[in-house]
Amino acid sequence: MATNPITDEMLEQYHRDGYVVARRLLDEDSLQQWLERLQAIVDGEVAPAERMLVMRDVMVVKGAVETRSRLEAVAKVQDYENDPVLWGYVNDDRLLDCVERFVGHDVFTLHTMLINKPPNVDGRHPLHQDLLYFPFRPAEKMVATWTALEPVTKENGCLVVVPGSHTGELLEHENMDWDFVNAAYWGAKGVGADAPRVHLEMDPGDTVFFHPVLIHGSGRNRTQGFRRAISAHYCATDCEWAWAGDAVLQRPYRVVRGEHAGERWSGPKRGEGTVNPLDYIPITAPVAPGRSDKAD
Ligand SMILES: O=C(O)CCC(=O)C(=O)O
Repeated sequence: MATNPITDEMLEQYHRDGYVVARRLLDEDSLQQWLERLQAIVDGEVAPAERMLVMRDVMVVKGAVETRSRLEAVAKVQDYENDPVLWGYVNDDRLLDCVERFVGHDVFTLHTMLINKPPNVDGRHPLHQDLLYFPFRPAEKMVATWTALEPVTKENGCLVVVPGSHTGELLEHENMDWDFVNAAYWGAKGVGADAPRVHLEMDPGDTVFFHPVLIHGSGRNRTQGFRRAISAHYCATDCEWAWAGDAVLQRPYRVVRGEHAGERWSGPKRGEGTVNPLDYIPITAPVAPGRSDKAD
């Protein structure tokens, strides 16, 4: 039997620091395929798959920067589970074998993204915790994967993590007072400039696995090239929907391993409403159907 790329030492590091990097996990041909697909979607050669969102950078939307190509305008492509080529990433056995080490065998996709950081836009992602966006619990049953599609450096805006921060609470987040911040890029309150950060410089194919409570973000791209990455979040199928309201069908939530592989996750339980997202998301509008700010 092949040995799992996530060794016991790496698992220990994940539990201690909240993240671990598997070097050269995925090969260049696979990366190239996903890069070409991104280009084809952005160029309009391929129609975006059902439920897929192609998001432009805020500076482009506001006319604060001129772009030389369609790719320079795009900040990310989200929810790509229904794209047959990009699906190859989330369903890649090399990745899933690793994911199993963190959250077990039976998993579904919680969130999927291709993140593009073009030259000339701000593009920073403030320090935050991903659990903020996820209606499932417990946090220990979720893991993020983030794979460099090209060299990722401090200069072009690599990921920045605060080691050990995954053992803390989910913090309240706030809107940043920067001139340009992409939609829903909120920052964790009270995380100062003195937080001990580690910059994750990565080569193509390197993959970081991280905990949903880990404080992380990314810097500005100060180069004239792109900084592209492909990412997914996975969740164990026995997780519970914890937000108020039954918005289970919001995202594709595709089961990738286990008895129900290929199906849409429908969950063992839903709508208990033990977690109120308005406690930590800085918006006033209801975020889940059926939720109201005022108690009747
Ligand atoms: O890729 C990036 O620049 C940041 C990604 C990130 O932090 C996230 O999507 O949660």
